[in-house]
Amino acid sequence: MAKLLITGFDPFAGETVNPSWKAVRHLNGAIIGGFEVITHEIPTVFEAAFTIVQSHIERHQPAVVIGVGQAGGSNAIRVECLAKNRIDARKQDNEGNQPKNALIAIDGPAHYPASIPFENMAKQIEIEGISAHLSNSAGAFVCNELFYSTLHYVKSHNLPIRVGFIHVPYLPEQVANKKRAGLPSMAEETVVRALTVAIEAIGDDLSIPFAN
Ligand code: PCA
Repeated sequence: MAKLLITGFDPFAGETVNPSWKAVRHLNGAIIGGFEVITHEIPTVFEAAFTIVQSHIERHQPAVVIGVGQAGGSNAIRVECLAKNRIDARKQDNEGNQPKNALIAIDGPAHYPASIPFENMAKQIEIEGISAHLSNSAGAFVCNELFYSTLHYVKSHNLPIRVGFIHVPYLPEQVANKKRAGLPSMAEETVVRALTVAIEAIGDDLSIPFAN
C-alpha cells in the first residue's frame, strides 16, 4: 500500500502545545484514502526540520508528504498552494536561529506549486462543514522552509512524491487568555477530521496523472 507521511511541529514561540502535532498524531497507522498514514513530530528549527523529514522520506519511501503547521490567528484550515524560496524570520526558532531576508536554495526557483490537489482538498474540507481556504503564502518561517525544501529535494531528485502543506488555527486552549481574547481557534478533533478528509481527497486523485 502507498504510504503518506504527514508531520506536525513541536511547540514554538513560548507555546506549550502545537495544534499541528496534536492533531496529526491521531492519524498514525490509519488507512485513509488508500494510504497507510505515517506521522512524525518535527522540531521547529530551521534546516533541522527538513533534514529530519528527508530521513523519514528515505526510510518510508512515501508517495505523498504533507507538512502541517500552526498558523496562529487563522480562522480556517489553510491549504497552501505555493512554497517560496525565501525565509525572513520575525521570531527565533527553537534553537535561537532567526535568519533574515535569505534564500532557501541558491539554485532553486522562486516558487514551487504544491503537487497535491489543493483545490479539491479545501473543497472537501468545506463540504465536511469545516472552514477551509486556499493560501498563496506559507509565511517566511520554518513551515515555508520545510515546504520549499521538500519540494526542491523531490523535484531535483526526480522523485515520484507529491508534496503539500496545511496550516491549522490555534487550539481553543491557546486562546483562552486575556491576551488572545477573541482570536479564532479550532478544536483538535475538528482539525483531525479536516486532515482526514484532505487525505481522502488526495487518494481520490491518485489515479489521475498529476503534474510533477
Ligand atoms: N508553524 C510555524 C513553524 C512551526 C509551526 O507550527 C510556521 O508557520 O512557520
